[in-house]
Amino acid sequence: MRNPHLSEATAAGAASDVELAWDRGNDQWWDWYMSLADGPASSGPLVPLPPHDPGPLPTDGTVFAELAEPYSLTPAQVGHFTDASFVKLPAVLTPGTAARLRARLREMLDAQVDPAVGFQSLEMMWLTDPLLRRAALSPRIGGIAAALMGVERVRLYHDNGLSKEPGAGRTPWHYDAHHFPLDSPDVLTAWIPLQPTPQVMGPLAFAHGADTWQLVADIEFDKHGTSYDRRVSEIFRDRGVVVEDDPFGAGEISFHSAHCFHTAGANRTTSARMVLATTYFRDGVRVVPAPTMVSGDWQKFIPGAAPGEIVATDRNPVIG
Ligand SMILES: O=C(O)CCC(=O)C(=O)O
Repeated sequence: MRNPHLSEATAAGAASDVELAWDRGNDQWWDWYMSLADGPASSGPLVPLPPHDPGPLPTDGTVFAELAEPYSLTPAQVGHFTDASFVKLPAVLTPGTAARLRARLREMLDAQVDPAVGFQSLEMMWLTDPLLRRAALSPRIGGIAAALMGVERVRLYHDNGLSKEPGAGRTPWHYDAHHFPLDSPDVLTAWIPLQPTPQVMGPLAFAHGADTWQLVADIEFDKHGTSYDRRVSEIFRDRGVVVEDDPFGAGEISFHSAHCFHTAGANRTTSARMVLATTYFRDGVRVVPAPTMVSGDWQKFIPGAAPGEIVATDRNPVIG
């Protein structure tokens, strides 16, 4: 059956045929992508969470200083990222800074996104909002990204504000190398929850192992339905892949490589699960030879960069 989120052009061909250009917005891309999640819609009452007190909210100046302050990684944390393909780091943000960013993202989503949408998204907020600009271009977060990948300099691919609203469903299993039109493994995403995120809210969950993606490399993508997500789950279960889906504490953030398979549960709480997902890449990376519809409207993030070219547009500043 044809996926209702696809245009006639992107729906054409075999279900696995993604060698086409995405011809809608990135918000519609997310609507499509989320529709590929398998499993029955969750039901039952949504759970109210205990109130979270982030303490007195910091001023802009305090937030800016915090986002500029280097974060010391231990060798064990770097080793975890290398071996597992992701790492979760405590106290990258203070609870107050996370709360300030959450409030700003909420304002921007409320102003620009249809409230009926369950998985709300906005990108490139750093171009217009000073607070979210400091977060996307944060030397603290970008410095962690560079250190984890073991590279000198990183550039921004995009920022991404995501709100999984109360009752919104699962995020399907995927890896970002399938999405980003960047021709290198040296690409990672900082997933920055803006509130404590217990399991019932659907924290990002990661398949352990730098090579785990190879177990599912032969599964045919299904642009119309849920078979890809289902097969990945089955193979991970059958092969005993360890999946980490622990809660995130206030200010804890994760970094996952472009080859890390990840998913997220439904948000079964009465509060929105709000996140900044910011992607960085090693300076010098090129555009893949042939971007696909799975890259969405990628020209918005690297305007003018053609296939095969080094990505260094003015929307991809060096961080730090
Ligand atoms: O927040 C989510 O549910 C998905 C985010 C994601 O896949 C990512 O940031 O790479």
